[in-house]
Amino acid sequence: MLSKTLFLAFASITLAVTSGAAAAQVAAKAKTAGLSPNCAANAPVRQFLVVAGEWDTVPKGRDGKPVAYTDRGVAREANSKLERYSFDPSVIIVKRGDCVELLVHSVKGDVHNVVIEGTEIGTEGAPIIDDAGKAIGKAAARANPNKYEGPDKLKAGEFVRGEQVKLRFQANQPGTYRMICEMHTFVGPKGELRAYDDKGKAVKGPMVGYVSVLP
Ligand SMILES: [Cu+2]
Repeated sequence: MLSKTLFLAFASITLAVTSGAAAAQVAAKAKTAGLSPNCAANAPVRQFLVVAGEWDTVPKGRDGKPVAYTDRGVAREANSKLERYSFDPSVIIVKRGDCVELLVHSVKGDVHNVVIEGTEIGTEGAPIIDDAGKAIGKAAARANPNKYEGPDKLKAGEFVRGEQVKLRFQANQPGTYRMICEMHTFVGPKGELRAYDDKGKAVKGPMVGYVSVLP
């Protein structure tokens, strides 16, 4: 299944360039070396177990009956399911020079990906690992143009419910970096986070965590 996905990915690079509005918003920005994919051999390794999760509810009024509501800028009718996605923990605190490993385990939501804004770190092509830490596959490459229709049609670093993906990087520069799931977040032109895309379609987020690198 994964090999088929990768084949499709490499065969369809041209199409991919024009797909994924939310993804493009994050990917188009210049990359910095603030976080590097290569850890120095003597860098201390800090590992974090992160859950990618979802919350949902049906908002009710004080009389206990379902009500219409506004979902972060999107009007919703009564009985509409309100969804929120999150990373837990949502704030990762490390020191400059640390080699950071994030094991992101998806337990709810069909697909997620992760990009760390402004850096080249993300789940695209990152290893899917089992509980013993053994690599059992790879998250999809960005070149795959297929919209999600099932686990064999993934794009842009996506991984599916039940999978655990491993991000590894060295924290080179102090600062706070946003860790974004592009499926559930739209980043506006000024970097603002939205729960709807530029066509007003709800993306049910934002789904964002923060990596804070101390000096
Ligand atoms: Cu997500």
